[in-house]
Amino acid sequence: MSNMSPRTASVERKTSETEITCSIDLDHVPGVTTQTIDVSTGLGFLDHMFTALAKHGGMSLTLKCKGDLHIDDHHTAEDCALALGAAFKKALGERKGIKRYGFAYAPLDESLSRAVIDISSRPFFVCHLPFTREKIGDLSTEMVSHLLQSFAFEAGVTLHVDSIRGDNNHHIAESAFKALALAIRMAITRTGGDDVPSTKGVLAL
Ligand SMILES: [Mn+2]
Repeated sequence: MSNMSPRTASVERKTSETEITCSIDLDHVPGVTTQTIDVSTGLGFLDHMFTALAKHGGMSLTLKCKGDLHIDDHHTAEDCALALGAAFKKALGERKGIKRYGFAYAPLDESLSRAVIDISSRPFFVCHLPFTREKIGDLSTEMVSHLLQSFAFEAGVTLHVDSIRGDNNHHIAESAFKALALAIRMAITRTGGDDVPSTKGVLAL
């Protein structure tokens, strides 16, 4: 039955600015399947964030990017998020037989973040991530919200990500990605049925 079919996808994305391949498996089962996470974007901190997202989201993820880092980190961060969103959407397939809504909190020491997602096909993004530094490693802090928005719009989801508190900018970002991972995990959980979780009867884009 379709509601137990593998949820995997691969996408390629090539522009004059970036060249990306992304493969995703939404259903790593601990103790049953091997979780493979191999992220190499050229931006170490971005690799760290996407790795945390996959790890705590219970996904396997291979993401490779050759981007125009001689310009800056913008195109690479944005386009990797777009590729991830496209792969996520493709792997998810028909939006039925899933919980649809997901929410989670994740702490990292003094930082606490909350993510709330609706696999809605209503792309929307709101965030509150009050960074105080310009960069974390090689990633501009302004790109964190930009890439999360890019992911949300490409995936076709409503996403709210908020820092509840936090001082260390690395912690704020990482707790946000971990909260997102846990929220996604909840939202994509299969109900065991084949129902469309909407009173409209459809959640297609
Ligand atoms: Mn942009």
